[in-house]
Amino acid sequence: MKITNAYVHITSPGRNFVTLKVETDAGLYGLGDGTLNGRELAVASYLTDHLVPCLIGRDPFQSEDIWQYFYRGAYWRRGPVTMAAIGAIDVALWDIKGKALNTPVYNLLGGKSREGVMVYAHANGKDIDHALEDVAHHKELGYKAIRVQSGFPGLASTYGVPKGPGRYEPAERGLPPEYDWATEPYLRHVPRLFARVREQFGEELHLLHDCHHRLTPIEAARLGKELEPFHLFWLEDPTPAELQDGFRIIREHTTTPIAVGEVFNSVWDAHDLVRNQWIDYLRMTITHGGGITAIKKAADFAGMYHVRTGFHGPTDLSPVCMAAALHFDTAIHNFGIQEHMAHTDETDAVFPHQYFFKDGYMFPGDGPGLGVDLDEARAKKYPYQRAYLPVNRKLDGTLTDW
Ligand code: CS2
Ligand code: MG
Repeated sequence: MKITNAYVHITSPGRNFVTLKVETDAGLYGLGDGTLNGRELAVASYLTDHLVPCLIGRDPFQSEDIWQYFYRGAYWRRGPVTMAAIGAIDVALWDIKGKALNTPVYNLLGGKSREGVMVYAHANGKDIDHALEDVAHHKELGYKAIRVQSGFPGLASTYGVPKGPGRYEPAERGLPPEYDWATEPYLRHVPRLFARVREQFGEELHLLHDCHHRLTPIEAARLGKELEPFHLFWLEDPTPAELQDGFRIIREHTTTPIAVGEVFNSVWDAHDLVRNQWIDYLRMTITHGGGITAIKKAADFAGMYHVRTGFHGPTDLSPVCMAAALHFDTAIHNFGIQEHMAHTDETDAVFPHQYFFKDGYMFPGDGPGLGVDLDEARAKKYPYQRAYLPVNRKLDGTLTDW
């Protein structure tokens, strides 16, 4: 079998998605997600202008050699744009392989290690009372695990909470919006939030919280320690992870489990975090981490150190990535949990798929390949619109992490 063509489709059903379609001389095709929120065109060009010319004519079954070719052959290795492009190609090749062998991708990764994949939803609110209402709503939907974020006194808005009615979507069209941040009121607020959640919903519900890279290691250590009575499933992105050693400080002070990695694009970004057991969950996504081939290596390395997966699964990764993640989650031994921000109906219509949600778990479907498609005619109705993630500034104007 040979690859005959590969096309990049950019569509924007409510938000931008980059999809690679790889066609073969056997009439089979595969899909990969190359979406990088706020930098979509960079990945599209990296694919169209640099990688696709080198892909034509290759055997789609040679996923390992093709991955190594694009990773080592670039000379300039790693980075979010490069690895999202390589990830899109890699996932498309696994999709083709599953279709050619008439088997779901999870069977190519060791088969089912579990029937369903536990997922967590996002609950949020402008204050604690509204956040509690949203927790109740998602518990009613059947989620066993819920991430809780809320606004707090002193800030007009904060990460993870919609500014108005409607769903939370971080990227905004136009130039990057600028928001305020204040750490001290946040650190006072979060323990109060989780005290109220536990008081109202009890101990059984798995609770998660995302600090979104905003604390220093010692601030994160303080928060982790003060959250210990509420037994969180994890505290996410407590501090920027360029300094992996910063997580040693957090670990020395608290038993609250730590999750990190959604912005990682190489296992080397997590090398010290994993081998020193400074984290409990690795959140690298299949798209941004370089595809199934790369993430399998990272997950196996993490598993040696009791670190489990907890893939990033926001609306800014397409249903193609979600499908790949669910097949992967179904097969690997050290699965932890899967993030599930449900896509909009218009997005689901552009990407018809087999996966489904039921009673707190998701199931990848048992059709060949990934079980997801791209409705190209429908995709064309939603042209790309430049959008950016926000920028954060401290109250004194200092630029900080969003
Ligand atoms: C967040 C993401 O879901 C999460 O854990 O950190 O929604 C993140 O803000 C977006 O993916 C950024 O594009
Ligand atoms: Mg996050």
